[in-house]
Amino acid sequence: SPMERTLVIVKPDAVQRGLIGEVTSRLERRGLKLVGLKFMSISQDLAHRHYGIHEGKPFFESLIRYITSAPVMAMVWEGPNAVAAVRQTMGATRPTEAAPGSLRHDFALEVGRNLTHASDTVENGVKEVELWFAPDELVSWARAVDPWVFEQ
Ligand code: DAT
Ligand code: MG
Repeated sequence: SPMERTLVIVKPDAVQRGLIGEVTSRLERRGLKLVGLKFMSISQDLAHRHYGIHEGKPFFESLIRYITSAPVMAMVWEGPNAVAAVRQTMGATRPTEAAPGSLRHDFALEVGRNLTHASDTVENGVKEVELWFAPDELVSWARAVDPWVFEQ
């Protein structure tokens, strides 16, 4: 399967609730490889660029307020089909529609407090990683267990 990279944001509610470890742990144990990580407060500018696609929608202003309300943990994860795998681990956007066992099912109730962001397509993964991380903030590394998790 094709190697992909995806941007994951542990949103302010997940940071406040002490769920950074829970999110990271689920992605690690799935077999995905961490290639970038930073804890940060995000600017209005970055928030608007990241969620530009939702500009004009009724929830846009509250979404910007939410994502800028406290620090976030931004991460880049790599693996075969990483985009779909991570979306599946997070669960559907609305926590009440998220599959049992997914993060949003297990820890959330409301769409406006749904804990994480994950890129929704391979193309957006590339764009979002570029938006959030400088090239020298990403680490390409050979993980000892890679051949036992990745077929190729
Ligand atoms: P996702 O975060 O699953 O990719 P999205 O890209 O459609 O979902 O929307 C981005 C965020 O905006 C989502 O995580 C929560 C918020 N949001 C989406 N739809 C919403 C709605 N109908 N009402 C309130 N907030 C919404
Ligand atoms: Mg989205």
